[in-house]
Amino acid sequence: MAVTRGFLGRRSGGDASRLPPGQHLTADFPVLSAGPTPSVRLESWDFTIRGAVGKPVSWTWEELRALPSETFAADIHCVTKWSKLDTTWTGVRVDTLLEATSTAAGYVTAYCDGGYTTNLPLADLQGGQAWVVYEYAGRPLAPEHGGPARLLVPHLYFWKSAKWVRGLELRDVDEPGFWEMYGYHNYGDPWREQRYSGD
Ligand SMILES: Nc1nc2c(c(=O)[nH]1)N[C@H]1C(S)=C(S)[C@@H](COP(=O)(O)O)O[C@H]1N2
Ligand SMILES: [Mo]
Repeated sequence: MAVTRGFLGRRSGGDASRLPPGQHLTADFPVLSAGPTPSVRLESWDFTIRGAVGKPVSWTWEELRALPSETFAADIHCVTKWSKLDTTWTGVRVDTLLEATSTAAGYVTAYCDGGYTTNLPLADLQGGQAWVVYEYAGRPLAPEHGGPARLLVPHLYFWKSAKWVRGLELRDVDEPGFWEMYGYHNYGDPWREQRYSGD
């Protein structure tokens, strides 16, 4: 059978219209961590929404795993210029978690084991745009990629997808996270190439 370039391109995820400016496709899955991979026992793991909320709320690992989940495909874009199309993940929508409390806050700091933080407008975690994921490609999320669980916010550069995430701190006033303090863009829209502050 003749295999056309277009066929191969689609099979390998090579769809140029899905590649933001300045990005290239990668077949492997690079690991980018600002420090060592933390290890945490699932028995002592929890996920918390705190800060400017009606009442703080937490889930144990078992409780999180019992929440309605979804498996979905997403394109991910790292500020170091690699992108991967159609990556598949399983996890809980942040919307589902936010239903457990109330807030009038506009901003969020995601915080993690190991101390990493990243800031986002709350609106970017709502409306089916963000998940706490615990499976990648049908398997438990590997520790180096953020396991047991990471935030996944695929419409923003991948540094916003906090690995080893342990919770969301809601804030009335925006505060820069780890990379945002070191000069990365505060918002990080790959389609507008918002890599560094001033872009
Ligand atoms: N906790 C934590 N989350 C993190 C990081 C980190 O260093 N620590 N790096 C960020 C950056 S810069 C990127 S590009 C992605 C990399 O995810 P990966 O290692 O699974 O490719 O994770 C993001 N989330
Ligand atoms: Mo990154």
